Amino acid sequence: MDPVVFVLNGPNLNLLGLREPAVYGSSTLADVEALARATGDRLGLVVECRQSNHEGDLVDWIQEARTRARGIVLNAGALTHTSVAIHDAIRGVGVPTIEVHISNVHARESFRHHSYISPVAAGVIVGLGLDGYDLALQALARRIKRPDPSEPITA
Ligand code: CA2
Repeated sequence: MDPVVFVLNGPNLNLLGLREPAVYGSSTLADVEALARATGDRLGLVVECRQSNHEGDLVDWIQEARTRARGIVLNAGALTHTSVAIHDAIRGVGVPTIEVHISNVHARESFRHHSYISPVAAGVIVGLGLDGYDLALQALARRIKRPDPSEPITA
């Protein structure tokens, strides 16, 4: 059985493609999830995608990952900038988590510059649009096969 990776999207990401295409592009959440599953197939990962507008759902899913997943790709949306609960959940489960943002949060309002997730993330990808999800899955696949990232890449 291939390793399971969760792709979790937070508040308002269900609106992708429906509004603000200048910031977030024109692809829908369904497109993002289909791409992530296709990337997972290519990399030998089973990708499980979920989205919620509720902080507690994300905390529950991060906790679920402790026993079910080898990695998490997380776009926590605006909760990135507010949620100590998500910070604590990531820290508590110890499952490698890659933080993804579609937009370049550092080129936007100052309230988007701080992330509670970055200090407990295995890596952060911002501003690369939907490619960020793909790149995060690639990073997790490598990490699962080569758990110490300081080791040289051999393949
Ligand atoms: O750039 C990202 O991926 C964000 O995580 C998106 C969040 C935002 O609060 C973060 O600062 C950066 C917002 C997602 C809202 O998505 C929408 C999509 C279409 C229309 C309205 C909102």
